[in-house]
Amino acid sequence: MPDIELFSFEACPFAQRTRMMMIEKGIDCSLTEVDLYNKPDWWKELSPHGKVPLIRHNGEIVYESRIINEYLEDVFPDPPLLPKNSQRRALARIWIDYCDTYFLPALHKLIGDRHDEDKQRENRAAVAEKFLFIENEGLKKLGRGPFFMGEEITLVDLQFMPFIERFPCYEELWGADIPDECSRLREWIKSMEQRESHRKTVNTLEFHMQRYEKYNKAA
Ligand SMILES: N[C@@H](CCC(=O)N[C@@H](CS)C(=O)NCC(=O)O)C(=O)O
Repeated sequence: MPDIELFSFEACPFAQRTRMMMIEKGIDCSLTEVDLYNKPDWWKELSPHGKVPLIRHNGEIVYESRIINEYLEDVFPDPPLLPKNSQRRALARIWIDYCDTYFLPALHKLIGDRHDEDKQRENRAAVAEKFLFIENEGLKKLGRGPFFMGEEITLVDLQFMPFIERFPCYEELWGADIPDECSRLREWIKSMEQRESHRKTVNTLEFHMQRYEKYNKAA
């Protein structure tokens, strides 16, 4: 039995980051699906916040997707998923942070304000502005692709991709879109869609729509 256990939930984009990481690194782990709608007692005891992903390695737990992925990078340095150069490494962390601190909250507002069309106009503009920032300040300045930081895939790609995979639901349900100017972003998405770690963890649009549509049905 592998000495790493990953606790996950099929639909969870955060857990997908770590499932992609395991594949990128070639790490052998056991995968346990947690029923988040009916959390078992053993899970409540194991997980301080009750959230996936969580890993147990040599009997110790690590949680929070970005912390888990950095932990795995430390413990399994090959193949590297952070640049060697300190400045580039800092830049990678800046973009990892950008994803969770700026990009995801903008997406979440589209869900939160779904019944308020005035706010949704602002929210759609805010999401477009985030994509343009990624295009102009990120992809165009960091390298020539095909990955976020340039020639090599890094933790930055894994941070964003699960949410980009689900973005068609935001287009379909709440009218958000990726601005036409974001050609580098579109190329990046194509590169990521071919990546084994994505192909092995991707779900269909129908699968995601079933989950996102529940928000619209809720009050
Ligand atoms: N910041 C966390 C977010 C993880 C998260 O929100 N996971 C959700 C599923 S997508 C979860 O476990 N929800 C269960 C709960 O909140 O009780 C991370 O990056 O790992």
